[in-house]
Amino acid sequence: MAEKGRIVAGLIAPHPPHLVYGDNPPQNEPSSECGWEMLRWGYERARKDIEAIGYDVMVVLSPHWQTYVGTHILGVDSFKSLSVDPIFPNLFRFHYDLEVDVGLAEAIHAEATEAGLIAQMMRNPDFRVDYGTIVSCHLANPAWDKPIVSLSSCRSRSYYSTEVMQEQVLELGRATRRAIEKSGKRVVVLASNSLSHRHFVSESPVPEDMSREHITNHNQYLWDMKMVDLLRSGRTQEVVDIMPEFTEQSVSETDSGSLTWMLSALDFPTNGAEIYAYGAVIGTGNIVAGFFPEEAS
Ligand code: 2X7
Ligand code: FE2
Repeated sequence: MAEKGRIVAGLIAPHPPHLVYGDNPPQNEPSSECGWEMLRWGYERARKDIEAIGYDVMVVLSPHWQTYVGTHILGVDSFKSLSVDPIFPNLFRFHYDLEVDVGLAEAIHAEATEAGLIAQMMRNPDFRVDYGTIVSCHLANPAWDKPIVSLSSCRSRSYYSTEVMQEQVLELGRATRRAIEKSGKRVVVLASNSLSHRHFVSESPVPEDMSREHITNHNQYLWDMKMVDLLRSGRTQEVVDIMPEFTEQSVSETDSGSLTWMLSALDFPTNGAEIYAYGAVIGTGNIVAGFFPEEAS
């Protein structure tokens, strides 16, 4: 009998393009001297852990693919183009060439639809993949030797509230888990988001000048530490419970639903997250963190 599929790891995988810029991979046109080491080295350790476990595919939900009618899912075998960050074109002009696990994407679509969610396969071969998907997937797997599945962020918070957004992504998380279990594959899920998200309003002349980098304000820092504490101690239901207040107070990218979706897909792990790094990027708060369900069982 075929092995049951499973989620082998869930990463909080933030996507500031600065981290790719700091790494200087050949795909990125701008070049840096260095920068944001704590986060980049945290990603390095997270990568070692997921590579040691072994996986077939990564599934990501990105705040920068925003859809207003339901969840859209990449549904073309491969995409190749240039991704330019709209706010930081000086840091991120990235030549991507990626493969999609269309079978798993369709299975998630089918489970989501079955559960009553609105979902749509994105079949346009010329579609420009968003930079959140690209940055998180690159930092989690710079070799790009595994296919991905990318889910859009349904902006139900904009029309309704964080509570409505959460109801939808909790269901989407359960649908994602069911599809993965039926797939027989070993999957890493990525919540592609910063925590607190108040940017500086101007950039320093040398973007990688780390003497200028810090969290925007103490309020943002305290909210980030509250979330880190809950995640580290495995109180993931509480994370979802305080999400509306956290999202509001820290202007967080969790408004995209990515973290709630991932915790739901992982079925609210109670084994604490490994926090690989915490660091500021142009004032925003970011963690690289991992949940490992197999360690818990
Ligand atoms: O998209 C982002 C982000 N989330 C955080 C920091 C800087 C830039 O881009
Ligand atoms: Fe972002």
